[in-house]
Amino acid sequence: MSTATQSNPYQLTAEQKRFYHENGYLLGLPPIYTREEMARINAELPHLLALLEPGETTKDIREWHETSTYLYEIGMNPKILDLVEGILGPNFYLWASNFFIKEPHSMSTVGWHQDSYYWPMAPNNSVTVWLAFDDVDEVNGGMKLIPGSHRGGVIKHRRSEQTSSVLTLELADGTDFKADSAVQFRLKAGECSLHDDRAIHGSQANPSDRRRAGLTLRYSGTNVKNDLSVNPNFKAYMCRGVDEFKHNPYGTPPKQRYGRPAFKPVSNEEAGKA
Ligand SMILES: O=C(O)CCC(=O)C(=O)O
Repeated sequence: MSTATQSNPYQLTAEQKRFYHENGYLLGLPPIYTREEMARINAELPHLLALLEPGETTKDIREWHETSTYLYEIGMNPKILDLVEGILGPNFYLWASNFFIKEPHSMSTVGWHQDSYYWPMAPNNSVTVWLAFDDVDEVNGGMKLIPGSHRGGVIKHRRSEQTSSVLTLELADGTDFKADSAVQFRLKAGECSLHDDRAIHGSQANPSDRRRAGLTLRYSGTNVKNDLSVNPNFKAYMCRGVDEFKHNPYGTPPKQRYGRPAFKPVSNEEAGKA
């Protein structure tokens, strides 16, 4: 999947698009940020963490791109938008961001799931950019994904029995799919992966000495409508093109470097269908 012949390496080739639609994910993309740039981005992260309230964790940093130019600028990075445009086409918006951070020796896992099961949105035309803040691999609990699973439809999730899981709903290995067919994602800090909202994915604990942090950015085609009765705070931020559908309310870009939304975002569990 070489991009060598392309003048813009973030413009997906026909082969990369074919691979994504066949498998539900894409790796091997050119870095979004250099190591130096990523070090600067990481150095700013404590300013955001300082805004967490007692009892909250990094899991609670959801949709803070709406109030922090720090995250909004990442979400609107033209390199990322070029990649997303290759999947969603010319008209799409950003609507969610959240961190998945596993500190060294964290037992925290992410159970097997399909994002679309959690989201009150239709139709399925969303892509997640998982931007690595650290080098991420099988040793520190990098994400795994079942290739082609997005083509099997959205499967009913069960309540998770794993107390270590950061999600409360999950799919059972062996009945709905075979976990041993999963692809291990490996990314260097500043690189990203793409995945389809129906692809089955999850991640293991981080027994290593290294942190494993990633920022997810969720983009949808303008044809995708959020159900405001379930997620009333939903805001679309147009990234590219025109909104021919006008299904969703727009957000206002942030002005301050770091801030948290006044509302409490609907949690995955509240939005989930189980
Ligand atoms: O970071 C992880 O381990 C899981 C991320 C995830 O579930 C997602 O991006 O939807």
